[in-house]
Amino acid sequence: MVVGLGKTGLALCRFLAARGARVTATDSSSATALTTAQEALQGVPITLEVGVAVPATWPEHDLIVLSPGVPPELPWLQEAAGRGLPILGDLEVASHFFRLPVVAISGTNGKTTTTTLVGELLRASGRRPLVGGNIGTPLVAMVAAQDQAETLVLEISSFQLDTAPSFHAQAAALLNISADHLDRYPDLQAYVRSKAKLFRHQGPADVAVLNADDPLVAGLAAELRSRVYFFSRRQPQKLGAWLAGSLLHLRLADGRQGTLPVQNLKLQGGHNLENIMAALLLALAMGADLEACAAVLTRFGGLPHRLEWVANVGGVDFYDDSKGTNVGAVVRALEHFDRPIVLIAGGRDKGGDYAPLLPLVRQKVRQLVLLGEAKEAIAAALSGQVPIHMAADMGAAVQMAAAAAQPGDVVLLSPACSSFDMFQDYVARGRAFQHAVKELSHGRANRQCACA
Ligand code: UMA
Repeated sequence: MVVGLGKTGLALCRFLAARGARVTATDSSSATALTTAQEALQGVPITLEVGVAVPATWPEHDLIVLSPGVPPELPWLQEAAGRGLPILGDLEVASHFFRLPVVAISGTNGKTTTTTLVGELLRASGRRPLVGGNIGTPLVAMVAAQDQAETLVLEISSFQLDTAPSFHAQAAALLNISADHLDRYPDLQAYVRSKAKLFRHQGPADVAVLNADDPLVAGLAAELRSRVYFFSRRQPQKLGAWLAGSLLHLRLADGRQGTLPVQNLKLQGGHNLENIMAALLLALAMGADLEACAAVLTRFGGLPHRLEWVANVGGVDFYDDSKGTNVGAVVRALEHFDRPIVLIAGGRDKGGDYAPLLPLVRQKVRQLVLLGEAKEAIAAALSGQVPIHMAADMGAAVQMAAAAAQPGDVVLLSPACSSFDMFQDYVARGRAFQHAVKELSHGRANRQCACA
């Protein structure tokens, strides 16, 4: 039984049916909401049981495979587990079919940038990487493509780790941990334990890359059996990567070492220095060439919807950080700028606490524009600091932010929330923001024309 008919569920249905499994796919959404999924499954020999919170036929199955967005804590899944039914995730299923060395990247923020960068560094070094996972390619969909590759580079979420008891990565990095997904985990400690599963089956021949500046991550080192490389923006390390002045230093256990001038790195921002150090350590551990890596870093400028510069309208720079779906990501985004910021935030609340934003809001934010389901909760947590505006949609939010900004300011979309209350995903939200900024810029150009 495949639970969830999003990207992962669709790939699981195809994968399992092609291997002779008799598959039932279930999803709590209605048949109407799942029209596209059902169309995509035409010709795939499966049975559907959709629009139900608890699928009646579950006791008839030998194995339940969950999509990452489905919590294993649901009562019917608990009951199934209690009766001895294996409940696994896509990562576990795929892992049984993976034959290549695995590089895995997890962390609350920076996963996608780091995963993409590891792929680029390995590719430039002539090592054929296959990149996927939480980044957007379901893990089982990678199995067929591995014949053309040499290394699997996987972005892995805590949800995937929770249902993958035998997952093993030859090299794995944990970038950082801050409060996120507290709608799924009882507390931060439970979330940390989930992330720690990244290293569960590593041994002395494997590599663990840890953020020395993040106590929740660094604290895990003592329990690891793998070789640990630390990275730090603050302190030199015996082995690993660190920043000293304007130089990034690297030292590996096999004696390889080197330095890279920070000014040669295209990817900007302190948090990105961490992503770069982690990516370099992983890639070098998998045999990448330092010179080839250095060349990649002079041209790799980052990914869409992650602190992406959109336009300058009337002297104001607009940045799209739609991927900033938790408070930690917004902290990083705010830290990035040394100019006044008009912040657009809000969306679907994930059970986190917005109070950690207070010091930076006080210090850097000129005005706040809030939207989505969480707007009242954010306003309550940040009230009394700066003027707050409530927007009905993204178009209105951009208009309000533009009106509040002064030349030289930044307007930043960094929501601290997921997008699912108003958009299909963070990409759609980022596109809506960019579209609204373009409209603003056209409107301004037209007005100037009319005046002229
Ligand atoms: N559903 C149920 N019952 C439930 C919950 C959900 O039936 O109790 C159904 C929904 O109605 C929906 C389907 O499950 O039809 C959605 O499944 P999903 O949420 O697992 O979504 P996928 O499309 O399969 O996407 C998943 C990841 N989503 C999540 O982890 C929430 C994607 O990560 C990932 O890119 C994709 O697999 C491919 O691997 C997204 C994400 O937000 C980007 N990840 C989180 C993050 O990065 O913080 C972890």
